[in-house]
Amino acid sequence: MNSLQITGMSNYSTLLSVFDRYHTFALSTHINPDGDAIGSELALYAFLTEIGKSVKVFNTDAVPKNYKFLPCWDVIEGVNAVDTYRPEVLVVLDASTLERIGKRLSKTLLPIHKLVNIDHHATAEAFGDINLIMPAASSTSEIVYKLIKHYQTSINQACALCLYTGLMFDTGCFRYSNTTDETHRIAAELIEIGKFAPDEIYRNVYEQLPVAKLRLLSEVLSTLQVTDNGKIASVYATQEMFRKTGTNTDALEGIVNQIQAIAGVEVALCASEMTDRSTKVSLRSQGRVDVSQLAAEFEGGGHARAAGCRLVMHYLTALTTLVQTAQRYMDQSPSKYKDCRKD
Ligand SMILES: [Mn+2]
Repeated sequence: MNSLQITGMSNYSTLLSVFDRYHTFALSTHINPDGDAIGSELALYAFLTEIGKSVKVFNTDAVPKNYKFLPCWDVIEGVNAVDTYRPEVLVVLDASTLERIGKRLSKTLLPIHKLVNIDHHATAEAFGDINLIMPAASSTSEIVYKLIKHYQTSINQACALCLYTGLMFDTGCFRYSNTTDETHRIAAELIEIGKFAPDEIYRNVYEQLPVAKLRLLSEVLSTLQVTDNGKIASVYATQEMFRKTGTNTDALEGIVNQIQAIAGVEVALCASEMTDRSTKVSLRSQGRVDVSQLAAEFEGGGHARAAGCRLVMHYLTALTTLVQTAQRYMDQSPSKYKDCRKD
């Protein structure tokens, strides 16, 4: 399989020529899809549809409720819908490995001609025939925006709304260090084209919390521990907490960011008990520690400041292990603080 790694602006045309050449497309993104995953996927759907292509979208997990305001969210189908369908081109968005779209989907959804990989994760694998991997981009939505611009077609209203949602989500509402003057310029253009109110998009995505999630938050926050030096903070969620509050791991989304907001904290961890011997951990860093490297030690991945991994351990053991590893990273790289700014 000839793999083509594309990193520069001038090479958008290579991918666009594939879009021109073929007619049937399928799109997919990672499990537990977030705003960037769904935003970039639906934006590319809007674009490809507009240029006359036949496009289907298949995701392992259903669209979360708070993204059902996005145009065409209901074109997204589940794994069962794939059946014998084979697109000429499969485009995988925002997934650092092919397996991230879900084990079953990655084995059943097969392109006839080309597998395209569009991603911005620092740990992204070049699993496609064509890989548009840009770790410097704020989001996959930003890459899709640039791709469409390069096609020299106008971005339509639906597409603008989807791209903005992805950009807003992956920059933490323009708060994270991946936010630049360019991100703001792109956002401004998308608001102008999309004719939407940014505050409404924010409310749609973030202010739809079920009360059960707040009850879980209260349980999880009661487990807060901060190391003696005040630099590593951690919390955990147990199956018992999920049962008690009628929630699941999805409800943990965003909690680790709140832990990271503690004054002086450099690494934040949120562990979630999956089974007796399996723990999922979300990691955040203020910049001194590259948590994507830390997560990679446990076969996880992500960005320098936001990553995740799964450990085959009891949640308390997993948390202790990760706190110790984070401390080791911090001891090893005290001077890297200013160099490690990339998201
Ligand atoms: Mn993303």
